[in-house]
Amino acid sequence: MGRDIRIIGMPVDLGQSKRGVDMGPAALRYAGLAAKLEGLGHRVCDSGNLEVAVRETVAAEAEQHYLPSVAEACRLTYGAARRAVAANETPLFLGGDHSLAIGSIGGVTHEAPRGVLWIDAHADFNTPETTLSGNIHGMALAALLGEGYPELTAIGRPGPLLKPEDVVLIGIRDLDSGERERLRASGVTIYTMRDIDERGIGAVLREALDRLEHHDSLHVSLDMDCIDPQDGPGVGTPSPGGLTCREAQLAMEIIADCGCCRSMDIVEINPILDRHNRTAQLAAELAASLFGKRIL
Ligand code: 5AB
Ligand code: MN
Ligand code: MN
Ligand code: MN
Repeated sequence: MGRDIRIIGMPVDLGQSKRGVDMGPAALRYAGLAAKLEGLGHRVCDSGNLEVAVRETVAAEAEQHYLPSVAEACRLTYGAARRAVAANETPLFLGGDHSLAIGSIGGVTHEAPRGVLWIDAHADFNTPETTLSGNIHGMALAALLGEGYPELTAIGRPGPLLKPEDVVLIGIRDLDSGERERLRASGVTIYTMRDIDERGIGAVLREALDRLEHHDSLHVSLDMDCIDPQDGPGVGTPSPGGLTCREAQLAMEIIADCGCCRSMDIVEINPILDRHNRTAQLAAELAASLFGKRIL
């Protein structure tokens, strides 16, 4: 009955400015991720970490925000994702910053499209024209839709890796002004924190799943800064007014009920900024809920 879950670490920290996100995969392993999933009856195989340039060795790329090395990390991730899906596995990508999702989502959709639930405080919908920081992790979703640096939109296969109707954003509360305009014009479905406050996370999640009903497989891209910084302090771009632990758990439990989540990213955990690994522990618990853990 259980799934074959393939853990794939991608310790990329080049898509953003703060140090420490490269330790995310280790923090998640220390939090007992594999054991939690095995306890649910899944077979878990950990591939270790994919290789990515260490920042100090690619200092010459700093001016271009490490674009060549981020693109290379995404290419490697794409290949690993594609192989896992071809082997009928459920890949679980441990970041690392959110730029890795260009590779993970690109790779898991190589053979067939999937619906994507992008759970994040941010929309990651900037292009080189709209970004204020220059950081590539803020451009990941735009790149998946085919917009932005050609180096990022040409990964894995030609053409956009995702269509707007394949994506639903949840938990959004922090947009740059040019990014907001792009998002409004994009056709992507967006549930902001206001929607969640007004309607409740349960109603929002059920509607989000309805929107992706035309897909029989889903990918969950979980940026841990979706969580309120009180409950998830260990992230590089915290944003107040986020999901509580329970709201995030309920979101995972409702997705689990549909039985169609076949890949996941856990990104943006920064152990240097965390307290006693609690953000990684919460993420491991959320992954367990997503893959079938029930209270009763
Ligand atoms: B994350 C910001 N919009 O572009 C930018 O954590 C933040 O993957 C991006 O969601 C946050 O730098 C990227 C200000
Ligand atoms: Mn993100
Ligand atoms: Mn974010
Ligand atoms: Mn972040």
